Amino acid sequence: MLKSIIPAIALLATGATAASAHITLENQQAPVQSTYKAVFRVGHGCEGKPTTKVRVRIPEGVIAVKPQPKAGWTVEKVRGEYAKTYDYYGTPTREGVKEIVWSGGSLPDDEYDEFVLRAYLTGDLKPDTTLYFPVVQECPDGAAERWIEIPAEGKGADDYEQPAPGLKLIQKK
Ligand SMILES: [Cu+2]
Repeated sequence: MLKSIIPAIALLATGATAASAHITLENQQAPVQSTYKAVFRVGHGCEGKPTTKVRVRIPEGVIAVKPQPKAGWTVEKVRGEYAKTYDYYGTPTREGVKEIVWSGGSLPDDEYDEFVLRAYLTGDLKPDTTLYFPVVQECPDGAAERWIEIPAEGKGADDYEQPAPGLKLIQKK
């Protein structure tokens, strides 16, 4: 994502790869205590190679995760225990999907696609913070792009070469 407002100096500091399209979320803001549709946008492969697997890690506090089936791809839901029990519309929820893996397809480097899931953003998440979904993009011959860098306090995605897709949390309306 090349933003015109980024000063040239910042581009120099972060390197040329930061200016190319990363894996990002289509909608980058959502209220807590609501259902969120996460659309992960994949703009390129691994340095020319096609994308054959997309792994999304679900951050703590995000529950009731359901991936959208995708033609030509197999979807795997890796379940596990949460760090605590969350309230899901009155139902105590202790475990669920913690990772989603799309595989079996092949997205050429010069084509674009989207991978979608729906989830509930619990009231335990804090408004005015950014929630990150680490994503690993795999390609043939062991090639991979790891979008797993979590920006430190006071920094943003533009400060990193491979930032995890971020979602700004806001107060429930
Ligand atoms: Cu990129």
